[in-house]
Amino acid sequence: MDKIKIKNLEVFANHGVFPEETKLGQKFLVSCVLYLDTRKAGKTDSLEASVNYGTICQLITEQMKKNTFQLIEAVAEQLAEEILKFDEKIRQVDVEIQKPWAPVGLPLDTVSVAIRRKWHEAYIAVGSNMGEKRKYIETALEGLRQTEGCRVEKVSQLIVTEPYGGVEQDVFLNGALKISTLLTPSELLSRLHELEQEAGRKRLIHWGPRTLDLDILLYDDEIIEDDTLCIPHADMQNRQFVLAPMAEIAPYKRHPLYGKTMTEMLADLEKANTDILP
Ligand code: PH2
Ligand code: MG
Ligand code: MG
Repeated sequence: MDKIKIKNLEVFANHGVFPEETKLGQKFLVSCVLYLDTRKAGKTDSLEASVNYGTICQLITEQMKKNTFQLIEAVAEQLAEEILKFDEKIRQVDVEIQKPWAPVGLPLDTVSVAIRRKWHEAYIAVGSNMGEKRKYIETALEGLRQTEGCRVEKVSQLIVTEPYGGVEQDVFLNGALKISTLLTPSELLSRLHELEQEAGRKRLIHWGPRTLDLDILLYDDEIIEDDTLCIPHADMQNRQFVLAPMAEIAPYKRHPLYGKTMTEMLADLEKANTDILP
């Protein structure tokens, strides 16, 4: 991706752990790299096709003067988030904060933190088989849209599906979403759990009836397996109610482990299901 770089923007602000620092203030130097596609701006010579670096410098200055953080880590985190939210064209940003006058009582040139943050692409499965199923799902969608650092990019049709997994229960309404997010996988999972709670979800029977189920299917092309997270979703390859909505909104998206597109995985599953019919 192309880059726009800002080097050593000087901002006088009041961040620091010591009371003297927050009271007197000191000099900070901010550098950042914006990652975006500048091809169109390059060919059309038009500012609307790009991001005005002057405006970004203003945004940085305003944000740094408006807040007081203890840590330059927090300064960098907040700046990265504001820059990424400022314009959809910015897909990734590197932020470095230098604090050359850091009062450590020893001679040093400067101290700094540098971070990289980006918009991640995630796919989420939605399901409900209790009460006002469609309403639970629509409320969750609205909740995601209102979540800081989440953009809902695509929503599949909602389809009625037979319960899968052997528990006798009502039919489901299922679908899939594509979102852009600044949240990490575990932060996203926590947010999805909150939305399930807001829908009055009770975890009584494993794979049992639920007002709302929100599962992370894919997160970029990451492979994560720990006590709380399993990405890609461990059973998506066996679930028509996941693959059919995914084939609708992301037909060419490849599964990071199987290497097959959602369309291919759906076709494989349908073939396997017809093969076992008598
Ligand atoms: N979810 C389950 C278990 N079984 N069956 C259908 N049709 N749809 C679901 O969303 C579903 C299920 C556990 O998450
Ligand atoms: Mg589930
Ligand atoms: Mg779940």
